[in-house]
Amino acid sequence: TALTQVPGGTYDLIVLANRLPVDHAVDENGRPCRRRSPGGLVTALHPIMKRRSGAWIGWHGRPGPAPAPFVHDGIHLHPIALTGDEVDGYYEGQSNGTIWPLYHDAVEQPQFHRVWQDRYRAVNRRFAEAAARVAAPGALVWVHDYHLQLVPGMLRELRPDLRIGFFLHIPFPPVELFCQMPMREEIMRGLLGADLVGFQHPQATRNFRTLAADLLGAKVTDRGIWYDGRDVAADTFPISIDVAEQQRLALDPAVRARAAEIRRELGDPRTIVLAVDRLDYTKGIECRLRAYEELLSERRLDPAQTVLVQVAVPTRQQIDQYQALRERVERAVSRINGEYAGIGRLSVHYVHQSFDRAELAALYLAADVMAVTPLRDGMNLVAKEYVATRTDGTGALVLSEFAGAAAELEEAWQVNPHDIDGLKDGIADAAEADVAEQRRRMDPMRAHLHAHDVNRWATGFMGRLDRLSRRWPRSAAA
Ligand code: ADQ
Repeated sequence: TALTQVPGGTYDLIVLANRLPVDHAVDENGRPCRRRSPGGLVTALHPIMKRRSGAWIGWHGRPGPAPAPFVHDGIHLHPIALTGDEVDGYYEGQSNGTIWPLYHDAVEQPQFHRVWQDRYRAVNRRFAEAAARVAAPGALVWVHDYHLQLVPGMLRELRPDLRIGFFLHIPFPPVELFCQMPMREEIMRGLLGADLVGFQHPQATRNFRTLAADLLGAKVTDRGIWYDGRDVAADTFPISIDVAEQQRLALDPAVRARAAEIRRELGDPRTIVLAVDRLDYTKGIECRLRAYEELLSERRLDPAQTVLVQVAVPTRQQIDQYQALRERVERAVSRINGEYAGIGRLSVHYVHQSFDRAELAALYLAADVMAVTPLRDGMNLVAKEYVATRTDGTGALVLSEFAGAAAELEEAWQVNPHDIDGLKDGIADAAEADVAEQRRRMDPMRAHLHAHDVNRWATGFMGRLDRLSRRWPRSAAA
């Protein structure tokens, strides 16, 4: 059904993301309150949103009616309501049961259900309608991530005057995988409703351009993608972190003292290996544990002198595949500890909790080896945080070549996480590197991050969108 065009509102800048940038929390007096969520996206966009008094449209995180729009920390927040069925179908279903695994190389089997697809359409339409209502004429709208891939197309129909950008935080798969998706044309048309489509990695951008030509017959040139009478630009914008803030944490005496304390608490081993991931099957936690276990068994790492700290952040706990993964990981951790730990000395410290930024920074400072070995990852900010935290150039990063970050952090010990022997070699080599070798690798990576922080990412994308839409005036605006 065609969407009817609607008159607009007053915001010049609007961000749409599945979640609002605030979490429900409890204040000092035990009363419920809202707190800015710790995510990188919020940190990146907060200054710009504040300056331009922008609006953020997103789900508030609970099923049921949405609270009225409110202002938090200078940003106008417009909550979207989701029913329980929509949380099942749109969020846990189509977004995290279909698209998430499919876009991550189908490392778990994607599930396809028509009722999930219907709810995904309905919720995407609700987001698009909400944006159409509050956007000023010619406003800039930035849509984020795989939950909202139909929104650019829907919004374009409702409000042809808007300048629409879309950024995908996760990988964009090759043609033969993408084409499994029953909604494949619909999703491609949805994305091509944007003026600018951004990806983390050049390969994702190439996949998208190929699909636009193969699936929809779009004309793809160096200049852009010509489809449905409009030009669409597709390009790579690797996301980053707040490097200055990470460095501030790294130099904070309290954080440094905590790092020393963590080392003591772990029994002052020679080597601390650290891994920090959401407990997700894409993160390669099981392969990493297998590699570590074999390194201990072969005494390439000394069980009496080595500790692995595996932080596994709770995530998507309602979904079966995540519950099954958690059980497998916890079994592997117990097995390794059963075999190699001593009384008062663990081989794997497994922490299924969330941490604040300072505690995380202290862990980064305490770790000799950081193992970031996802099977597939859009970018991976943990790798960048580790590098930025090591202001003295020590430390060793083992990085999967299947993380987007591998395109930038070239000096890391890059590994193929599916190749257990290669993974073992990477971890063992990193553990043995002397300080000169560590610095030879860390210094250029840290310099790269200083020149490519998250502010550059955000202003780079928005600046490009601004310029594009001026160069290509739309008929409605002409
Ligand atoms: P994620 O898959 O969530 O993000 P990642 O990029 O590693 O993965 O970001 C995780 C963030 O959570 C990091 O900033 C990290 O510091 C933080 N964090 C980790 N452990 C924590 C803990 N215990 N407590 C609190 N915070 C913790 C998706 C994509 C990635 C992409 C990002 C951004 O899957 O590939 O890099 O979006 O685009």
